[in-house]
Amino acid sequence: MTKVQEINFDGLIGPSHNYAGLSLGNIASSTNAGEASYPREAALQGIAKMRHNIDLGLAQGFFMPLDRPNIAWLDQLGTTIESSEPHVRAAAYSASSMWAANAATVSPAQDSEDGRCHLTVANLQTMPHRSHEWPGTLAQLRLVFANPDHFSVHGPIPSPFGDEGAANHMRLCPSHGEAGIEIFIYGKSGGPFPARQHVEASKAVARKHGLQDDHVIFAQQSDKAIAAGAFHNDVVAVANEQVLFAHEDAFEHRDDFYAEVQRKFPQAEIITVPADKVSLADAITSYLFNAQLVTLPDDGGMALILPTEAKDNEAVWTYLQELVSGNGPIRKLCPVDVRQSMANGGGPACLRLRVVADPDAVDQRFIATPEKLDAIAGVVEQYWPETIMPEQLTDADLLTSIKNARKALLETCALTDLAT
Ligand code: SUG
Repeated sequence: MTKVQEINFDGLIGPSHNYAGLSLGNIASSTNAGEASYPREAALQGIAKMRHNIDLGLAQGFFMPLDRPNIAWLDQLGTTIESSEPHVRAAAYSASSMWAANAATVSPAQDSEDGRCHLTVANLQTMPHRSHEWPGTLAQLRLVFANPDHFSVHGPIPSPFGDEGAANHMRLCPSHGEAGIEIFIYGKSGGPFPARQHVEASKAVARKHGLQDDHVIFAQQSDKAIAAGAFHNDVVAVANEQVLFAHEDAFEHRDDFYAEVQRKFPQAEIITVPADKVSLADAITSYLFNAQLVTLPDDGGMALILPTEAKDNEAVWTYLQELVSGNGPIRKLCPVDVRQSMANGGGPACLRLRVVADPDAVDQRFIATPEKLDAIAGVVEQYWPETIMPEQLTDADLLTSIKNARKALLETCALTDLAT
């Protein structure tokens, strides 16, 4: 019996979590710029989500936060924490690696020609604060997925082609352990906002992962969605096994795209949420599609692990209740509180990277258990700053406490190999 399953690796929310308004086109990031953040509460919310998913019977892993502020990056820019401009300093401090859906694009072994799971670290080059994540993320991926019989970890796609990882990638398959089709969503123009995923990068990732042409689709995200604040496809669409769940306005050439999906994967069940039931604006503020759409064990059907904001939005919640009361594949709604991450535009799905693999093939230090999460929560309680205002980022004591917090976490998780 195959032990291959979907493992969700969540990014642990780092001690420097703050609201600096760094992401143009991400409405929550802009709206909350300058507000006080609560790193301790943020990290505990993320841990509670992981516990919730373990309780559902799902396989769970985690990634360590990156070393922030990134002094080496400031040094490359010829500056320091004290002397840099506020937006550059904030970029060096950003805890943005928490959004693990942007860590890499992942193609399971079943889809690739060499029978290994391929991961390409995302270059995240469109946003300055995210563009310096990839070296730290790559070092971590090479540790987690070090087993060369099972995994192949690739460096970033070169500039100028923007790549934002799994947030713009979906997979349809009969079940996780079987071969499927992979869908790469790219942007062209988002009007006032940048299109962060470039088609050239998507095509390069598909080639490097050894995917067969007839199992791959490249489709354009609608300009309308990007202009409305869907800076990644996972803000307006999500897929799991045979189900594609998307907003009516998610894709630029929807009918052509759906026809290609049906041709390449005839079992596909596409659930389109009409704009007259849930407007694009409601979809984006509630993050209904930034849910983890998961398959529950023991034939439990599929569940949507949603942000509580989806429950708070009347139109969205009414639609969702109709959806689960029907005869469709999605049977359960699980709201989780990740408000601290949501205030920077990161919902439940942003916080995790899905990897279909045998959990035994992964470095076990990154696999979550309730006991490990207790130990991690203990470190967070003791070391994570309670609150940060963006103007505090010049404070030397804050810097020391953030560095010490990560050091304590790495020691607790026996991951001091990631210290630098
Ligand atoms: O890249 N927010 C992140 C949110 C990423 C969400 N990920 C997915 N959709 N998969 C971003 O825009 C805000 C940081 C700030 O403003 O301080 C930020 O980077």
